[in-house]
Amino acid sequence: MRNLTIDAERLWGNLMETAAIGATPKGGICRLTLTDLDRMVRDWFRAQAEALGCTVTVDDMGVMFASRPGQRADVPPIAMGSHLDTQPTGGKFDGALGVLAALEALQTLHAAGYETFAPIEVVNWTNEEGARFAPACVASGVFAGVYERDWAAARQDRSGTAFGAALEAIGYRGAERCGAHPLSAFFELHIEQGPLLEAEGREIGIVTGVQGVRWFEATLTGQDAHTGATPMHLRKNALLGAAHLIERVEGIARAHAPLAVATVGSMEVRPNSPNVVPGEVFLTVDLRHPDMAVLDTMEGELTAAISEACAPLGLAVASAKIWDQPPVHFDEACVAAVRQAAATSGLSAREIVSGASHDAAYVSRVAPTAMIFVPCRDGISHNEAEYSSKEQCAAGAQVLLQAVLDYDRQLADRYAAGKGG
Ligand code: HGY
Ligand code: MN
Ligand code: MN
Repeated sequence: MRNLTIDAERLWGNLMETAAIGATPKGGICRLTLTDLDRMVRDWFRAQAEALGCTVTVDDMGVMFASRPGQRADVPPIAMGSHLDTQPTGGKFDGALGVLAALEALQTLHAAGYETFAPIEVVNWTNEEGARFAPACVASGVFAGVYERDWAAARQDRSGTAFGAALEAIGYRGAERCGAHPLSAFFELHIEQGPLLEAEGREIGIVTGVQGVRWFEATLTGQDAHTGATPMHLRKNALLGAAHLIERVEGIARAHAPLAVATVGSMEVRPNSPNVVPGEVFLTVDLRHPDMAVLDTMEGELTAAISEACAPLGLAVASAKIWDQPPVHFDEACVAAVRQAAATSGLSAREIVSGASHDAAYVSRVAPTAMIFVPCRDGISHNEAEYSSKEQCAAGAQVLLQAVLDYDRQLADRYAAGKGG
């Protein structure tokens, strides 16, 4: 197999060009899913892929597939990709690196006139972040058969806009039924979003799996009252209940140290007026751990914490679990392809379990899947200061290309031996 090398400058140029779509004054990106900014970056991606001669298709969850033909059109494609939506104060690399490095791999193959055995695809997954429409990874969840499409389409953002309506509004509800798109394998390049690779001076993370994650929504209801005329003992202060709950959530993670994490990341206080005792609070809880049994224990402790924070204050509470993604173990052959690609590329590497979730977690249910990490500065992500260097991005893209080509050759060997996909 010829030694193909990605073009680091072209990749970096595309990263910086797309970072301008939704750029924030602090150097990050705010490009929420299914907004006009999302449409703009989707249009950019489609144009780039079509300029390479790729066929771009879109499914009914807005997932985009840019397909480059291989020798065998009957073989399901080997896909690479990630997401182009961001957090409200997102960085330039979370998601974008995975899609643009995959595009760079196609550009490298195209420039070399290299014909693969299987078709090769770049995928842009809709609503990976879950920042606008909760939970996260909704489209890859439908793709994997975890969510019903009608349930996904009905998810509303906090202003009451439905996912399906927003998808329609930007013109990206495609004809293909989400999930009716077999894949031979899927590889996702992503920044680590944590501190391990940088701390150990490793250039590549060989991602063997993803920790489990559960999201909960809770509405605490007390009573609006006058802050001046209402004695303390007569109050039903929903924000005080929320404050106690936030402390308890922190305690749940500390009790299961060092691997557990737990966060109240979003909260709405109503009526949010300086001289009204808050009668209602909406908040979200994010629990994560690599071990399912510990996650179960943490969930039980959360249930107890919610009632113990609310009952003494006379608060009513309605809570629901809205995301439950078990821990994931990636496909050994795909992980081996990543391990081999890092070695072939002469890069230092270590195995790692992902702290963040990714579309690859759901895709792994329907196709052999693995991920590749590169370090990010100070391990910071979901932050406008998020940064990986041109060299780090290029190293990740090179391993992505190499892993896909290795896997493509293994696939060809399997088909030649009559062992099919
Ligand atoms: O929540 C996550 O782990 C991902 O960033 N959506
Ligand atoms: Mn991401
Ligand atoms: Mn993210």
